[in-house]
Amino acid sequence: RSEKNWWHSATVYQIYPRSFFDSNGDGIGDLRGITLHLDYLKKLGIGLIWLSPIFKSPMDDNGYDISDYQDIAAEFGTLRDFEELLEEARKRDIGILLDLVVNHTSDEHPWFMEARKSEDNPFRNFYIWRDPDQDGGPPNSLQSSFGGPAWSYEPATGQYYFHQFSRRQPDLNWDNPEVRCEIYNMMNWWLDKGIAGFRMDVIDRIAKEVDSEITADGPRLHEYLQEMHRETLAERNVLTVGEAWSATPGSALLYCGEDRNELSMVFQFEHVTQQWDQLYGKWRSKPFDLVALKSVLGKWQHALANDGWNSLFWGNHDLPRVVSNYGDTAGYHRESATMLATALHLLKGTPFIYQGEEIGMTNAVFQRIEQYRDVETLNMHRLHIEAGLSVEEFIAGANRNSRDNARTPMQWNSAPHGGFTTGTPWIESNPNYPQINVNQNLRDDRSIWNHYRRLIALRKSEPVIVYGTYQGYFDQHPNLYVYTRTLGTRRVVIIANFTAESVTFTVPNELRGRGRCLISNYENIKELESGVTMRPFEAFAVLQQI
Ligand code: TEU
Ligand code: CA
Repeated sequence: RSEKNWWHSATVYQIYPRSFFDSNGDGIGDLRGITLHLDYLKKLGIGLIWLSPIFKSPMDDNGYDISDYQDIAAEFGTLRDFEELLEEARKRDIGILLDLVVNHTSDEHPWFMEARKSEDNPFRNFYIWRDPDQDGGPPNSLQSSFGGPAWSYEPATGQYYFHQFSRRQPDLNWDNPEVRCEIYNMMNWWLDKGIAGFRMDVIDRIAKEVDSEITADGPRLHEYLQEMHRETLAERNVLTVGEAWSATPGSALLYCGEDRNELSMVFQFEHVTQQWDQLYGKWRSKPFDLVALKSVLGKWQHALANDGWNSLFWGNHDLPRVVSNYGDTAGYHRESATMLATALHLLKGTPFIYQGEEIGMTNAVFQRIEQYRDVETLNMHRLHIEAGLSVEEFIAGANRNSRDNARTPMQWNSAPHGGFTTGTPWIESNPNYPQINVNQNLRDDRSIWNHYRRLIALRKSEPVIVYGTYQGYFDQHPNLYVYTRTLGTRRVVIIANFTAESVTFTVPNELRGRGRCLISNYENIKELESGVTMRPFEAFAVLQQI
């Protein structure tokens, strides 16, 4: 980690600790469960782990509601367990990114417990309070991301407090310099322990101006991020990735431009939201549209081609499983999962793998609302049913896009609950664990896991994959994603069939010729002739000298 942009050739693996591995049989994944599997991750080849929140929390939002930033949730372990994990990871050259959740705290954070007591409490101004409107209702119509008003009434003082997520996640007031100072001290405390950086939760939402109804991308956002950089990150060679649903190709460079001194990169979600309904969002998503997807991916490749840096991801703990969302889990599970990995990992940027993606885990198959655990899904269920949606319709939407799809336990082997726990898991395992699990993947050289391992290794051995210039072809083709990456005299041609149909196409003159196949999910191809037939979900990359 001594070189400046050491993370350019690394691949990050996201762990959702609650669902990764339970080491003590209480049904909840924990830190020791992660430490026990570091060799597994080392074999895969990843350079960094992003740990979803591990801090003390009442778990209203599975840890995205923190009640003590400098302690570990008891169900996950202790600070000692964390230090052991950090040390064991370091021995294997794996860095740890912590999840920095500082847009809000838990309502059980001591700051909020104080703040809610009285208007003159010293912590009052750590949060955002407003008087009711004339009718006693919320001060304005801002809505929470999890449904319902973004304001909750606090009877003790007769005011409302602001929360962009659940009512148990009050928003911090970043305009208060004391708040910022506390956060920077806390960040330095973790950085001094030797973590490799932070993933920053909803970082685009910290600088809100609630009276003007501005929540994302507020006017002081970049001032705060530059201050944060000065106070914590400068002089440390760490990686930071900010979650920014509002980021556009234009605004992204403000976060991650080389001379900005803010973040290394952002997660942007345009490829995710282009699939959602204008009105109902993800609860009613549109059919898959490859042309639209390619256009978004290409746009971002160009936008950050010469400055800034892209993050590359298909999924995370908030999104459906990639193979369920864009692939074919029935007939072409292995082919589509490996095709999707190929298409993403050979783009320019830093790839993020969400736990279980490397073995092709699929969406949950819940039939009843009682099987869901996610606060967002449960809130939305209540609101949509009140608004007249049928239970069947809601469950159909949730089956596609509920956040719980990605949160079922990691499938290690064919033992009960996929070997995740010897107890009862906090959320039901996907019943397909006898077929889809780590053991079965490790045994088979052609498995999804081995394909991911090869992609991760390629990024480390081929500079053209890290730095090559991107160019897309056949933008309007409804089945194929074709692009090249070029660096000096080396060019990689990537061709991926996103459909279950066989597709024959004419290779453009300039791309024809012999080469070395870097990776393929059928058999290796040595030459791009004038016509190429792509089988269902076939994908390969050919390295050519030009
Ligand atoms: O997510 C932010 C966020 O906007 C999503 O939860 C979004 O609302 C949802 O996926 C779209 O319907 C981050 C975390 O990743 C998420 O897990 C947390 O719940 C949220 O912030 C609050 O901390
Ligand atoms: Ca446990």
